[in-house]
Amino acid sequence: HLSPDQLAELPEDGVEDEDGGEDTAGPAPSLPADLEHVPLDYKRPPEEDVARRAAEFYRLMDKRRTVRAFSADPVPVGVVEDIIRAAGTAPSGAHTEPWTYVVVSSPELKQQVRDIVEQEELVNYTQRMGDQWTADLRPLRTGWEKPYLTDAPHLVLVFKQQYSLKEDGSRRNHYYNELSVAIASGLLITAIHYSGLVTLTSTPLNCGPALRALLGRPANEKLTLLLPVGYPAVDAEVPDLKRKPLEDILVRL
Ligand code: IYR
Repeated sequence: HLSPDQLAELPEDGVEDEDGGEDTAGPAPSLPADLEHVPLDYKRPPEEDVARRAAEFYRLMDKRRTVRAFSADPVPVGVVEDIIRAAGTAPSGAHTEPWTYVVVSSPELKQQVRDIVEQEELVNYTQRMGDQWTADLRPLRTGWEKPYLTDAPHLVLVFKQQYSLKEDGSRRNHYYNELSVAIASGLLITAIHYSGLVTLTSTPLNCGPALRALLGRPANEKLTLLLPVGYPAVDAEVPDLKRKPLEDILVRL
């Protein structure tokens, strides 16, 4: 069996767009060589505010949980748009902003996404992942069935753009696109949580090409994450996980 990282990095070419998606995302103009620099828009808060806000923010974030049981209650799409605006404030390599967010809200398309994911996840859980991986997941009670993909009012599919095309047709390098999209995904999850909604960082193994084709995304984009967004089911349960204490994650030198 391949390791999770090896599986995630398998090349996904050889799958054609069914509906003639564009060849690349873009256009993404390069930064001008004479880009102006302006004063930072920043107001320094009093020191006691800094300490209070840091402690408050930790308490808020410590309440975040990955949720797998969603309510079908609607969420205005404008809320998701603001959440994606927040994700789009992330830093990125050479300010290339190498992300595309596809929001799927129609019941028909959500069902098509679910069908693709469940078909692959059945093979993942029974064949690709192997005994150790499935044993490691058993305490979390995950499985190949994904009702949240049709229950949640919105699905956000996060694509990383590995490059873009310049006006002259040459490729623009998207430096650190993997890391940039990972950072932006952290902001996305934080924005969802801050808004009072819940999500699940699902990683649909081997579904990239089929979902890219379904959604008409171009060849320079690769699916990295699929996040259902909504309210939790009223009877939602989560595993009773504990987080590492500070002393186990911090080294003071
Ligand atoms: N992508 C699968 C399996 C899965 C893998 C890990 I590592 C998890 O932390 C949770 C699930 C799924 O979504 O079920």
